[in-house]
Amino acid sequence: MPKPFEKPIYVTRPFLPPLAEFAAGLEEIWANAWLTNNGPVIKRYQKELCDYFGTENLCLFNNGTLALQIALQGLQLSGEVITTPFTFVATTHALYWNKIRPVFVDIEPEHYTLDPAKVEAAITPWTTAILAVHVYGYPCCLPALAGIARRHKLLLLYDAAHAFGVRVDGRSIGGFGDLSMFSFHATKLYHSIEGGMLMFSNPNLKKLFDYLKNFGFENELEVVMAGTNAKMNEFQALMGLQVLGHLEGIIGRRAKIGAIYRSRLKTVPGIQIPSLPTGNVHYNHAYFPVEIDDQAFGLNRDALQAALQKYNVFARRYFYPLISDFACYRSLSTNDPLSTAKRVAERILTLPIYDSLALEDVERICNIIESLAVTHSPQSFKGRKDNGVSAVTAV
Ligand code: T4K
Repeated sequence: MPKPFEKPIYVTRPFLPPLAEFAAGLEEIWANAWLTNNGPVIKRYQKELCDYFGTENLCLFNNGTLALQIALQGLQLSGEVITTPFTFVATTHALYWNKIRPVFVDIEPEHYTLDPAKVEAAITPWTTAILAVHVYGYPCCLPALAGIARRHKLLLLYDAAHAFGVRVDGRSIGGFGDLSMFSFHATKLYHSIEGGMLMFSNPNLKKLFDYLKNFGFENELEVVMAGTNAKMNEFQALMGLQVLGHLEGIIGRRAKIGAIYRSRLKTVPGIQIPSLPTGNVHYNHAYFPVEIDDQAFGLNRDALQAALQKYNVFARRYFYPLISDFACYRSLSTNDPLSTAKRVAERILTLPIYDSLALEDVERICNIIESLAVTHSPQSFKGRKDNGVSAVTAV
């Protein structure tokens, strides 16, 4: 049998720039004695992001959740917004905090994003927008959603929390729709410790979002609107700046990890791996989700997660339970049975993926999963000869 890891292997670990590099940046912050409120580091960071994305239409925040809340507030959305139940709960909370009714619509089975084929049936006279999620960094069905939004005169917003670095047809994923929110949380492949960003098509929104994140201050004597405090500080900006320089290396490393999982797990009975996005997509390998078919694998998703923990491997059930099953949202009625989302939420498991995960350790994780399949799967499966598993066919 494979041996357990000596140290825990988490679903993710943050990329950390070389300490000396960060320390040099800290010396600058010390010299400035300017820690927050639009200091020199965040100004530089904002400029670098504008260059990276090729647009001035972006705004930084202290986290992605507040960025999204402020976006909805600034756009003065109300009524109903069509969204996915298969996401992190912050997507829905941002609607709720703006007194908007979330209307859950099912996901498509290939990449788990909002299913355009089911969106139109959920549109009512109160619908004001669609809020779709590029879950795991997989691009939503962009042309189909854009068509629906245009036909019904709805705003099209994207929660792109997982999608930093994703490009479609050479354009950043943030350039699609009316507005996108990115999360720069430490658990993301690109991060600023905590942080968030809005990217939008209407240039007039920049000033509005700048007011809203800074108490509505025009100057010392004038407050022009009821804003809040959602500013990013200098330390976050420093981290964001430095991690940006390493982004493509981080994505490249994750691609290698994804390739190992793909080639090793594709033959394991009961493990279904979503296909990589097709077309001209530069994917960021933000997560590595797999679906577990309990009949074929011989263990259900929860049992596999628990078995992996015995080997010190902490895979996560992103995203289970479905948002529509949480106590605070259960009473929301929806005409959509959410059948794909329910099935996927029961079966999904996200495996460890991060740039500092050794490739040998990815192989070891695959060995463990294979050995569990050899032991439990009712299907004929021998695993690999070199995985420490006795090559006995399970029948
Ligand atoms: N929309 C979507 C679709 C999102 O996924 C998120 C956030 C948001 C909106 C909101 O954006 P933010 O307001 O967060 O910017 C994590 C993150 O806290 C959350 O940001 C993220 N999505 C969500 C998917 O995952 P948890 O509760 O699973 O994180 P936690 O603390 O269990 O961390 C996971 C693993 O990461 C740990 O087991 C170990 C490792 N880790 C974590 C941290 C924080 C580290 O190694 N070092 C660290 O510093 O929510």
